[in-house]
Amino acid sequence: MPEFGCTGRRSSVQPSVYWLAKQARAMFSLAYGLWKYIFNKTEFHVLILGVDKAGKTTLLEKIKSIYLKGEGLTPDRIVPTVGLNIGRIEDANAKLVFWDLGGQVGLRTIWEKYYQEAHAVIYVIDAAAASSFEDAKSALEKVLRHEDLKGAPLLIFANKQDLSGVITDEELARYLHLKELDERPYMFQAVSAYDGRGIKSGIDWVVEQMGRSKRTEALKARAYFNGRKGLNGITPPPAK
Ligand SMILES: Nc1nc2c(ncn2[C@@H]2O[C@H](COP(=O)(O)OP(=O)(O)OP(=O)(O)O)[C@@H](O)[C@H]2O)c(=O)[nH]1
Ligand SMILES: [Mg+2]
Repeated sequence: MPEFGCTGRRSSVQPSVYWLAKQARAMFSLAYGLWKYIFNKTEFHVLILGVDKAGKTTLLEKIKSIYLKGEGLTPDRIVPTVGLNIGRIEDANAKLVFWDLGGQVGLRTIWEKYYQEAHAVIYVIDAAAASSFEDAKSALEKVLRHEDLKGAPLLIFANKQDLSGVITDEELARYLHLKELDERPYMFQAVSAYDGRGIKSGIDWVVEQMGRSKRTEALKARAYFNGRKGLNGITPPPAK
């Protein structure tokens, strides 16, 4: 059989135009993929979880108003979440996509659909509502046990610090006493989704953690290989 699609009459082997075009396309997509991999700002997916009324959506809107200068709904326009709210912000080093999900009991089964693609979790707790702590703790333990979130950095926001009689982030850490936390980077942070205190330091921490986490590397490699698979027919190795 003649190689490279040549006619068979000529003495030297000639690659066909079709074969050359295919190779050029493969080379281009490989180079483009590598360029994107190295130079693009990484896009991180951050899940905002917590039981209902913890203040997740109010927090998301406050994050938007801090980072997007003025955008973001005021608390009086926020209703309980049934589906998903998405917020995008960008800082000097990263693009962040937040996924805020509803925390009512019947809606918590949806959370796990987002675990595989999440780089980190922000877990919001209403620090003024002692009656919800047990529910918040057991919901968080379930999140942390899930295999699909292995190694994801965890930021726990003790929210509503603008109210009197709230517990601090340290008291909350003692109360929750989570065994599962040993395996992952985590931080407790006192915040208020009303006045914004503590939010920026929390976001800075989570961005730094995602930037150096092994989970981020694995998600990045998976996205890169999946992109190449579409163009070149290369099968990616399973993500670790
Ligand atoms: N004082 C105070 N109230 C807050 C704060 N954050 C949220 N709230 C209030 O808490 C209530 C619940 O807020 P949401 O943001 O809707 O809570 P959520 O966690 O998104 O609730 P679901 O969507 O049902 O899961 C609302 O009345 C908010 O105005 C805060 O930092 N301080
Ligand atoms: Mg909500």
